[in-house]
This record gives sequence, structure tokens and C-alpha cells, in this order.
Amino acid sequence: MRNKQLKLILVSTPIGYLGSGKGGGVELTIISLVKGLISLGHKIILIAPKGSKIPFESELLEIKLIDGIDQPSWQHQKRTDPVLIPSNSVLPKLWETAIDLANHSDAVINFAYDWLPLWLTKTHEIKIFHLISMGAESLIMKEIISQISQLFPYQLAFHTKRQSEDYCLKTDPIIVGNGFDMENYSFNEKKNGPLGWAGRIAPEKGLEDAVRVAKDLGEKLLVWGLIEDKEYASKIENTFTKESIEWKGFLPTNEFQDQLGLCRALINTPKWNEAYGNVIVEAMACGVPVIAYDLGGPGELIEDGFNGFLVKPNDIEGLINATKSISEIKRKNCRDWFEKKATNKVFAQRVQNWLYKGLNKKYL
Ligand code: HBI
Repeated sequence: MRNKQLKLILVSTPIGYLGSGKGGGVELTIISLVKGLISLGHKIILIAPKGSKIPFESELLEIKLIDGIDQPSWQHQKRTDPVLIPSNSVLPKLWETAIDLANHSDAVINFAYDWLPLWLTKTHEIKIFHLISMGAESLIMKEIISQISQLFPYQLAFHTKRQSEDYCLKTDPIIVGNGFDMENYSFNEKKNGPLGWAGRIAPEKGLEDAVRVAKDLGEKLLVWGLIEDKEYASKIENTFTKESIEWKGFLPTNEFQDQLGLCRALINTPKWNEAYGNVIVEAMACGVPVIAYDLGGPGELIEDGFNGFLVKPNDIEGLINATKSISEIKRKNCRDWFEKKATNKVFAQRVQNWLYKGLNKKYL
């Protein structure tokens, strides 16, 4: 099976079209992985909500756009909520298309953090592989993921070990990390720039802690990301003076990385079990060291003292002290770490190995 060309169907997240920013990190993951798998010679059909845009073309890539109503995000629901399927829902339509096409493909890869595609794994001889994009944000999701782990353990993969520890898995978790296109990020040597923060503006991302650091240092924090929770954003604005925060908005990667590369550090303040932390890797790709709470994916990606500093969760004093010592980190270490571990090429190779192994498995 080594380097055999795979015919793959990739099914996107149903909470917004690719490019809307509503899918959070999983949008960048999908676009990066499509490019990486194509560079390995695999054939891709990407099924995604209408409006989705992919910033490149290839004769190995076909895109099918499906119209329908977004799935409510698990971030806006309670852990104990049931699965909701709105009328004219895009989720079942994405999967009807996938099932129609599946018997001409080797495997389907699911990126949705949703119950339906996981449940379908039990009912279809087509092999559906799931890249789980979050920690256990919903009980019914935790339940179905544990069930699939019992039945098809080789068809589940996670971004980080810490993320996988949220789930009761039958076997050791398959960890594939994440990865982004090296061509999209340029290394910036500049050492004494501003402080930055990036991510979906929502409570679980803990922006207020990073603004506190900037304020205490008498600086302005540059903030990139989609303002998903307007109330939360204005609460932060009212708590701090206007001088402490500059909203830069949700920018396309090329503009984002241009501005991010000028920062002397990125501060990352997760309040939840962040599955991976794409912005951490994007910063490192630009040579920007990261100061993060030792929680979830960021706690696994940052090598304390090498490509950034780790701080006890919610320890704002710790963030401030780390910020004062950030010039000790060689910016080149960050770029080297990215090139070795988190380009979309190495990510695609890890996913390819996952698929080859899973396709070879015959379940008793
Ligand atoms: N919620 N229902 C649902 N489905 C998803 O795919 C989903 C989500 N919430 C957030 C999310 N995906 C992404 O932001 C993850 O990358 C975190």
C-alpha cells in the first residue's frame, strides 16, 4: 500500500462555509490538508457548504458545494444538549452526497464535530475516518466517539494527546497533529515588536487575560480573529481602556501572517482543553515565540524555553514575567520547530500513514 494513490472524499464542517471563519481552526486544517494530500499524489473530492472557497486549484481536486442551514455550533450549546438538526440542514445533505460517492473511493475523512457522521461509521461498509477537532465539548459526542473507538479504533485520530485524553478510548489514541503550508508564512527576525493575540473572540479563548498583560505593561495588544461573541468582546472593551487593545479583525492568511510576524510574542490564554492551537503554529512559522497557559494542545506544542514559555493556567503574573523574558527565545527555533513538525507536508504524511494503517485493518 506504500504510496498507493488514494481516492479520498473529505467532508467539511457544517457550521459555516470554508472561508467564513465560523469553522474556527478546522477550516485552516482542511485547506492545508487538501494541499498536502494532493502533493502526495492523492485524488480528493471535497464536499463542503455552499460558499466554501479553496485558495488553489488542482486536477486532483474536485469540490462539491452543498446548500443548507448551518449546524448549531457545540460551543453555543450546553454539554448535555441533544443533537439538533435544523430544517433544511446542510449536515445530512453533506453526508448523502458523501455516501453517494463513497463506493468509488478508498476512504472518507470527516472533519465535522457532529454526531451524524460518527454514527454513520457503524452503518456503512465505506471506511469513514474522523479527525476529531475538539475536546469533549458535548456528552453525546463523547459517547459516540467512545462507541466508535470500541468498534473502529483505527478510524479515529486526534490533533494532540491531551485533547484525546478527554475521551474514553479502547486503544492508544492516533495523534496526527496539524500542519500549515510553509509557503504562506515568512520568517521575521524582528525582535522588539508589539504583543499579539489571535483566535475566535469567545469566552473559551480567554482574551481578557492577555489584555490584562498588555495593560500592566503599558502596551496595546494587537488582536486578530472573528468576533464570534459580541457581548464578550464589548465586555472586554468596557473593562479595559481603548489604549490596551487594537482589533485587527479576521484576515486572510497572507495579511494575518504579515502583521503577526512583527510581534515579539503571541500570548495564548485557553480556558478550555484547546485541541491544538493553530495560531500557536502560525506564530512559530513567522518566528514569533509563544507564551501560553500549560493547557490542552498549546501545552503540548510549546517546548518551554525553546520556542516559547509555558505558564500555569490563569496565572497572569506568570504571563507578565514570561513576556519580560521573551527575548531569551531564539526566533529561529520557532521557525525550525514549525518546519520539522507542523508543515502541511508532514501533517499530510501523518494522515496518509493513518489512512494506510486503517485501510489495512480487517475488523474481526
Ligand atoms: N460544532 N456542531 C459543530 N460541528 C463542528 O464541526 C464544530 C462545532 N463547533 C466548533 C468547530 N466545529 C470548530 O471550530 C472546531 O475546529 C473547534
